[in-house]
Amino acid sequence: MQIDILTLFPEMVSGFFAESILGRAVKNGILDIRLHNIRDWSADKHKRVDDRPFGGGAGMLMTPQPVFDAVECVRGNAPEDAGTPVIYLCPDGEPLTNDIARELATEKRLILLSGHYEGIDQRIRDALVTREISIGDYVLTNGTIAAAVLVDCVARQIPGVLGEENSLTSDSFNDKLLSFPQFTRPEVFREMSVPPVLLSGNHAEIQRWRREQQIIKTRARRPELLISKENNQL
Ligand code: 4G0
Repeated sequence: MQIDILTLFPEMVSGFFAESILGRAVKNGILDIRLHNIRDWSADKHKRVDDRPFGGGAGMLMTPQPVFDAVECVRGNAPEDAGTPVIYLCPDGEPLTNDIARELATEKRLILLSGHYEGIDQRIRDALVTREISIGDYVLTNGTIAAAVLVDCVARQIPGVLGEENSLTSDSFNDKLLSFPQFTRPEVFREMSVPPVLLSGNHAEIQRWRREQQIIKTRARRPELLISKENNQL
């Protein structure tokens, strides 16, 4: 998958994409992540990319010209480029879930747009952006980290990105429940022991214990997940 990220701060995340599982996917060629600095497209003599909001108010808005030129240049003119999703990361977007990530993971290509300050001119959103996504109910100084979070979340849903050491099957949210507690060696560490059931070798009993732990934790931390349709009033 090719992912183009339009940002004012590409260096915030260039290292992130070179490390760990994402870095391996980039090296393998499964992922082709391209960082673009929106400022490179500013036609302003001082390379400005933002301006004050009409109607007054605090803060600055990203102005249309550099963003339109950047998106149009990066997207290209090939017929298949016309349908490429242009995703704007913003606090008022659709909340990101693993289901959305799985859907986006089927695309050949994504264009991610990161805003800063108080956001961007509405005409960019109306004419250029095809989907608005939020990574959670909090505000960041700019959307670049949010774009990196989205890339990470989408990438791990692409076949071949996760190796043997990680898997999609056991993570939280796959069955709409929080994850169960896990332990590795040693059996006793600083007088804290591993639950005996996990050492029993009884796989049916271990499965039952893990499920029970998931339900206990989900009820305590995220009770709304238990009454969702998917879990049928578990
Ligand atoms: C647009 C995304 C972008 C508007 C971006 C801020 C959080 C998220 C930005 C604003 C971001 C998220 C109105 C403050 C840049 N912060 N939750 N910051 N406003 O996905």
